[in-house]
Amino acid sequence: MNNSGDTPHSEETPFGLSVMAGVAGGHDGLPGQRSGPPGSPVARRRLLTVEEYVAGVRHGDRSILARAITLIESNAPAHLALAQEVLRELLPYTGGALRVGITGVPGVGKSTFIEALGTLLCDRGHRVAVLAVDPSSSISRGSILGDKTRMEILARHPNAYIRPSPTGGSLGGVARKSRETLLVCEAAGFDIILVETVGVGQSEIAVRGMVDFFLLLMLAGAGDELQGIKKGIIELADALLITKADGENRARAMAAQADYNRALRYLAPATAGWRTRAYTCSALSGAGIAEIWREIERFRDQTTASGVFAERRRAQARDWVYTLIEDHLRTRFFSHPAVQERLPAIEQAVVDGTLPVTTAVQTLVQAFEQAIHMVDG
Ligand SMILES: Nc1nc2c(ncn2[C@@H]2O[C@H](COP(=O)(O)OP(=O)(O)OP(=O)(O)O)[C@@H](O)[C@H]2O)c(=O)[nH]1
Ligand SMILES: [Mg+2]
Repeated sequence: MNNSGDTPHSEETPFGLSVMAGVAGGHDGLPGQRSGPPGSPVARRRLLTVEEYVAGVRHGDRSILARAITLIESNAPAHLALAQEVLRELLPYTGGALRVGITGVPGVGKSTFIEALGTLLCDRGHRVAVLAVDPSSSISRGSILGDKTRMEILARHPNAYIRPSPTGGSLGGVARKSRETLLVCEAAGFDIILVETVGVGQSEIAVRGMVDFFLLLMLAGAGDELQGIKKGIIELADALLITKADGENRARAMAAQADYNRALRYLAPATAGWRTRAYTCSALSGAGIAEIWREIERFRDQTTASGVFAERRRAQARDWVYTLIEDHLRTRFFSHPAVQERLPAIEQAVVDGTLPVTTAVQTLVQAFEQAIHMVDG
């Protein structure tokens, strides 16, 4: 992970997202997805029309798919309307994939597992898209560097598409982009979407909200505290998968599996009618990989028959509306100059004990509302 800076990410800067900058390299710079030879000058590109994006995505054109996702990830206000039009046109073709979230602490083996599972699925004729939700990833660092080396085989597989996490911004912004990217991948014909997220808090909840099946990867014998795993995260999971069950670690993995299976009996399941269990696997030897996929398919069949699968999708869409509204209002409030000018002093007064919190909040909200009304007329 010491090659930071070798990957051009210029299109990720706010100004680089303009029409002039082009979108080659960066996110598209994974093996097999580069638009030109390494180091070649980035071609200037115009934006495509809605019809061109839609037709390209529907025909599975890799380069247009990448450009559509870049458009969705753009923070430039000018791109938003176009991106939304493209999404709207693609919406009838979405929803067909099995969406699987994969989480676990750094180093637990998420990327290695995805490489093994994804390759197996691609070899079986599936088309697999791998997305990442990592709010901590920035322009020069982030999972792309590790994943470039750890998903080498999968990245070159003709049936696979790997897209690193959108960079920068709040978790809300990253999650929205990933969710829309997921839809675009479905419209492009990918029938399995794997969403990797690093297991450090809120991002798991965001990913749980966009997938059908949620898989928690764990290490044997590391201790739950060490793994930063709270009971709440285990309760989100449809399966616990103990990784690296090979060599000397195999016996410990089996013991951990038995321990977790005992503990899981006392927890509420994440999905109605489905019993969350612990499994083991080794991404190195391949043991347990086909087995966990069989469980995920069994989950899909069972919850489809019971109606739980479709109901979760509907609930997720409904929740997403409220999440986006809240994100939007929060951003608008905190980025408004009327708020930014007053907030530090008001906050200080509350901390000093000279201003009641309710008064502080009222003052800020009133200042915000007045400022908006002045603009709106
Ligand atoms: N022995 C063994 N080692 C493994 C296995 N899977 C992964 N590893 C090793 O564990 C280390 C971390 O694996 P990654 O797949 O990068 O883990 P990750 O969870 O994606 O890590 P982050 O992306 O940093 O959060 C690497 O050195 C892998 O080679 C396995 O099944 N067996
Ligand atoms: Mg990883």
